[in-house]
Amino acid sequence: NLTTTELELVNVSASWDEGIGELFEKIQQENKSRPPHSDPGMFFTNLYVTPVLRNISLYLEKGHMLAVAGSTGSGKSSLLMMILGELVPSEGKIRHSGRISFSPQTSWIMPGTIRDNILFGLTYDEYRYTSVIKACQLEEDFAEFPEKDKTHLVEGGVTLSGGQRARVGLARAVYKDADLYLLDAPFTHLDIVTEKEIFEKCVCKLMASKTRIVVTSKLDHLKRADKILLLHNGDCYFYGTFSELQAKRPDFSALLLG
Ligand code: DTP
Repeated sequence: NLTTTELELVNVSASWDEGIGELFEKIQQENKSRPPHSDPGMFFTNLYVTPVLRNISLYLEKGHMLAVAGSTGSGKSSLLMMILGELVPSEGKIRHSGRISFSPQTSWIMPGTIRDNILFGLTYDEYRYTSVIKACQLEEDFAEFPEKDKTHLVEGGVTLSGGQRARVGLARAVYKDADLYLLDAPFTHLDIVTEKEIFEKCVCKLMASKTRIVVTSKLDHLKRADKILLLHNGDCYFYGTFSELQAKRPDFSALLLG
């Protein structure tokens, strides 16, 4: 049913081929350091033609959570980039209804107050803002800053820890109103207890009615997701529910450790 589906990928493949100018420059540089009769095509084949994602299909219903798991370099971030339109598929089709909020793996901070960094140009809505900072456990942090959430960051202001930065990035993405939320490894730099609480309070409760994609390989998170996509070297190793995962791929946890 198209009206209840928020995102659909049909047999999508993609490669990160660089701009053609950049490509020639690299081949030229590579050739300079090669013996004269070696095959310059090898470089091309090895580095540029291998797809980063192969034949991926999925659909996500409105209000559902998809967990994207897989070892490092399996293509999880690339999948989000493709949904964002940053990585153009070489084959297949992507359909979604428009407004996306994206939280990158490493969140960036702009000069301004902490509050500015969460609102990010949107208007301040006290209720919304308070629920978001509570769910992202930022209240305790604000209490320790000299001017609470009006404390300046970057130029002459306080420096956030890795975990604070991650939570500000998550809060920014959640504060924004969107049809689809893409959260790339939002718990990096968080301890296990904080991760668990933020997953519960923010990703599961506050975002309960939101269509979400969360990059995470934690077993507890996979159990709570409506759908799971397990990537391996750019291929779909598994797509379905947690109980289907246990039945079809009983060895799956080995893939999550890398
Ligand atoms: P990790 O868990 O380490 O973040 P991943 O998200 O599963 O890994 P990626 O999608 O980041 O995997 O990487 C898959 C491949 O794509 C890897 O060979 C690096 C490459 N890649 C990722 N992002 C880019 C980019 N922006 N430009 C060019 N290549 C990229």
